[in-house]
Amino acid sequence: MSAAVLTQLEAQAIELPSWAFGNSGTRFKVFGTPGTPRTIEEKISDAATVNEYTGLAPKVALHIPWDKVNDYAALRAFAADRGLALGTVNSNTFQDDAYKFGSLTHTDAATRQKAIDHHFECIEIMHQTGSTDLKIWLADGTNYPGQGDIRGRQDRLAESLATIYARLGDDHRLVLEYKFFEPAFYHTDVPDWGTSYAQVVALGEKASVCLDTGHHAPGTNIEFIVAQLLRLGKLGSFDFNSRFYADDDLIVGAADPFQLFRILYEVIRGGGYGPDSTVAFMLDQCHNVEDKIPGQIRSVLNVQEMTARALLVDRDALTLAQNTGDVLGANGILMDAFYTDVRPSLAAWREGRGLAGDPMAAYAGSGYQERIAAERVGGSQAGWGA
Ligand code: PSV
Ligand code: MN
Ligand code: MN
Repeated sequence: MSAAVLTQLEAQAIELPSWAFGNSGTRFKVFGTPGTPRTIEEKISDAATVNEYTGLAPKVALHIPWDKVNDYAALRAFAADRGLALGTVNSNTFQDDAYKFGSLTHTDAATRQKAIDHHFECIEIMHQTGSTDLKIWLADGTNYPGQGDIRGRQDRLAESLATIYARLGDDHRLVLEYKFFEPAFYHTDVPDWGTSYAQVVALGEKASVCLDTGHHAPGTNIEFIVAQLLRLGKLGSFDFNSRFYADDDLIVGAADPFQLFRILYEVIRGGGYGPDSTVAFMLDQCHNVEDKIPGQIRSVLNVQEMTARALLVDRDALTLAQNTGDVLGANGILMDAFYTDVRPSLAAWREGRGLAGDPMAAYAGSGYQERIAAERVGGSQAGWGA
């Protein structure tokens, strides 16, 4: 791998979701994992461990109220002591009885205000944590045709979002995540990138779209959406994960590494990667049956590996092939980069930075997993599994 590519890899910073370290599961069962954090501080310590072994994950995203504490400045200092910054603040309007029929879209003004107030609280927290991004994902939607006024809900959403947007600090951004279904099954109020885009454009400069790779119908060309949003200057952040069927939240790059490569190629092509990029690269995953820390280590390594392969694409040769109608030549150039095994070069890159060449093996041999399994008894931190 060329020195230029290795230098570009220095810019990679992946944000870990605090909830990936907590227990999670399906609607059938949440299995406990020995060593699961009991507090947000323990989640941060685990995230710091992922960063320690990979050098790729300097930020942790919070989910409110799952990660609620009394003193966010102290939490920020706790994270900083471990080499981490606190990242995106994720709001939560999907686990409260009040939101059965919607939150920011609800017909009842008092319920909408309750949801807006929750976002005001998140913004207040962001001032203390030093976070820049407020991420909004809504469970709002309906299950049956006629259940709700689709158009009216869209109008109320716009009004609620504008109220939240007006409260953002100067350095803050709002990212609006879309998801095509679940928990609502007939219609979802922010189902696709177009709806998210329409809503954030109406808000202004500080609002953009969050693209969760698991939130599309099977067969969707996600890299096309990436290219379009970057072209429009509205790709704010990623929630990376992988899926076989629906919103599986599995390890990114596990189900379809080629798709991850194609996405990252468009990110690089569109100027979304590098020191000047404002795109936040977050994971949004759950580790239901595997250990969580190695699950996160594997995830960030997968992102790095596909980034390296995407950086290897000979873009001049590709442009020439594209412009001269060389269909198979162009395809071959992309595939050559995809099929390049970058693992030995990345191991050497890590060793050059004082890290273990094989972070999975180094973590497994470190004794950390055994230690937390012995120490952390009797708790399950708030989150999906709570
Ligand atoms: C919803 O499926 C989602 O992907 C949103 O990003 C949430 O923030 C996340 O899950 C965890 O709640
Ligand atoms: Mn998500
Ligand atoms: Mn999701």
